Amino acid sequence: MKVKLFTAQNMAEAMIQVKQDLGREAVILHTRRFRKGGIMGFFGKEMVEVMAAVDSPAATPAETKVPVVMPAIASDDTQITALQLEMSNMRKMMEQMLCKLSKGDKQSSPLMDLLIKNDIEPAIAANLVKGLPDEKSIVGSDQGIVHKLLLDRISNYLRKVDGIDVTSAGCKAVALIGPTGVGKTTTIAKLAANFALKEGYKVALVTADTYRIAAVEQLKIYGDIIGVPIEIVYSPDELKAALYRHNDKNLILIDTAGRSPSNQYQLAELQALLSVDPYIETHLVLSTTTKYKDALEIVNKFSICSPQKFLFTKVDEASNLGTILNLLYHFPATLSYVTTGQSVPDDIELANSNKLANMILRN
Ligand SMILES: Nc1nc2c(ncn2[C@@H]2O[C@H](COP(=O)(O)OP(=O)(O)OP(=O)(O)O)[C@@H](O)[C@H]2O)c(=O)[nH]1
Ligand SMILES: [Mg+2]
Repeated sequence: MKVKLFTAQNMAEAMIQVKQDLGREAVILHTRRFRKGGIMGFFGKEMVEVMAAVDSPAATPAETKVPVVMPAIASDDTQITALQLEMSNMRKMMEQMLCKLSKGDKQSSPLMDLLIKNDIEPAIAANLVKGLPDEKSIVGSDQGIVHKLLLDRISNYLRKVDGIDVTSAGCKAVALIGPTGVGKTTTIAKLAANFALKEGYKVALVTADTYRIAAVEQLKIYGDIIGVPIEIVYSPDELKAALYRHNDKNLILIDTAGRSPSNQYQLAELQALLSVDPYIETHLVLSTTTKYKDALEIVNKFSICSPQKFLFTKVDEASNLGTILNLLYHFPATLSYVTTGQSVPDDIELANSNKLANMILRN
């Protein structure tokens, strides 16, 4: 920064000097009037002193040269110059203040921090807190209101909830699809036990997971314990026949083999299997322990099977539930159930938007 002191007979002249020497970008730091000559400060000539500065050497008169205006004919012009300098000064100050404010906003928003800590995507978090009042500005009993407003906004994205409806006449067929190991078979057992044993509906199990002997055995054991029939199908035609055979049941639960989202062939095979009956309700099973980016890939790749609902598992294992909100923000799907542990049949419940919103903000 270049700082310079100018003296002149009046302010207008001083401003012309400042402008000529330091250019239009100059900032007035200080002005004072004083008397020059005379005796002990009396009878002297009144003068003005202006201290001005310019930030960058680039803004020297060589580059910002302006025509010299004679004070006698340019009093209006010099006033304008002074005003311009003053305004440029104010503009700089305001820019600095705004810069500090916006930096401060990003760093010191506790709600934003809370969302980010729970793995909510920054862009989604920013959108969620947009327009919410600052918690610190609220006094007294209403202090929790901002938190409640945020919870409402979150639960709004999770509001579409619908489990398996077996009350309508006829047989309902529900298939669980998803990547390997997310909990499809365990969830089928939980659903079967709840609908058959707790609610008294007629249930049948079908497994299309014939890739592993253990997978068939796993479901057979559950079927035996719960006391419901189980069918093993090796092809779309066999699935069609099994659905027909059990059309006297209230509910047929179809277990499928875990599929890798990057294996197009496997996904196409799954799609062909499920397309034997357009009334099969398909739930995409997603583990809440899956990272958001991977979950996004799963949702995109499994969309070939047109799942109607999302079912989230392993809520008990996940360090946070950011993945649920991130996904539902982009895909406004219907939620069916969430599973909360390994115990059959207890660790399953119908999704609840308020409860999930609270869990998403729990850390
Ligand atoms: N902690 C926890 N574990 C679960 C939950 N649901 C299932 N599991 C466990 O996850 C593991 C895999 O469960 P499965 O039901 O076999 O998963 P799957 O999706 O059928 O797996 P594949 O058939 O191999 O694709 C088992 O150890 C289950 O006990 C849950 O809600 N919480
Ligand atoms: Mg399985």
